[in-house]
Amino acid sequence: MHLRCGRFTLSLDRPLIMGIVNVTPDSFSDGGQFSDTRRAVEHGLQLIAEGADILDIGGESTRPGAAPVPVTEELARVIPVLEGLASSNVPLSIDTQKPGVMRAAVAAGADMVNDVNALLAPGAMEALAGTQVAVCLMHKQGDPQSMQRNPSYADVVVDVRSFLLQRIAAAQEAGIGRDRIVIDPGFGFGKNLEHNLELLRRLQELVGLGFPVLAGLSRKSMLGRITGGEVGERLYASVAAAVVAVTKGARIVRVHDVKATRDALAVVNAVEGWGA
Ligand code: HH2
Repeated sequence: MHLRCGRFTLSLDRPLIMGIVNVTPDSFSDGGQFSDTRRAVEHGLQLIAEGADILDIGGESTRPGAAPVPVTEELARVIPVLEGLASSNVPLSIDTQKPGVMRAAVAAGADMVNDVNALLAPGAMEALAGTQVAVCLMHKQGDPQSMQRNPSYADVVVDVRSFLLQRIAAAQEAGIGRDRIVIDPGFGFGKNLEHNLELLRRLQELVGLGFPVLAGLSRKSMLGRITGGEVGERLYASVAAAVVAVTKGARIVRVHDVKATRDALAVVNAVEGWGA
């Protein structure tokens, strides 16, 4: 299986590691935008050195309770980081829900658009239709302010699957070829622990749709619910979750801790004969 991804065609014969580069300001830093940019670029280069196959650059947190960021602010955060990493020869993904940011990011060299809103914002599909970038369509229920209040589903896997099928159809209708589409169940986005576990347990039902599945489990609160660990104490749980995800057929894992994930997946790859 291959994924067309901007300047690249990625082989998915072995699972790929997407390293997370957050460009959200540190209120304790006095360096402002420039030092945030420099720090994010350095972090991205570090993740590449550790073995990231893709970098996912995001300027707006989607954590439960997070406030939206204005488009101009998001652009000021992510575009300089994209430009700073453009010569790194690793595919760059932009994590955004805003068509304006998508357009500017593609112009600045992004190879993939990772949208937790599955290109539902007006103009999002159109912004990407005529490009070569890959798109990640993610399921969520509700928005960050409200999504963890009382998520409910008839059957979470069936519901997520049918939503993703609709978004795949809409993307293809807009002219986004099937070799550019990635799907994601959206762990933690309007799901309680049992919903998340059910999605992971039955991930094959999504894999069976025939599109690469991306799993984002790294440091998520569901892992804290299982182990009791705070966000900074979820490394081992995150690595275990990545191993489970790829064993169930996920082809991209979105992670903070690239080196640890890389070593763990090297073991899976060796066992499964998926190559280095
Ligand atoms: N999770 C987060 C952000 N983007 N994109 C995809 N495709 N799948 C995910 O599961 C996913 C995502 C979580 O974001 P946030 O809580 O802002 O933190 P971080 O970016 O550090 O993971």
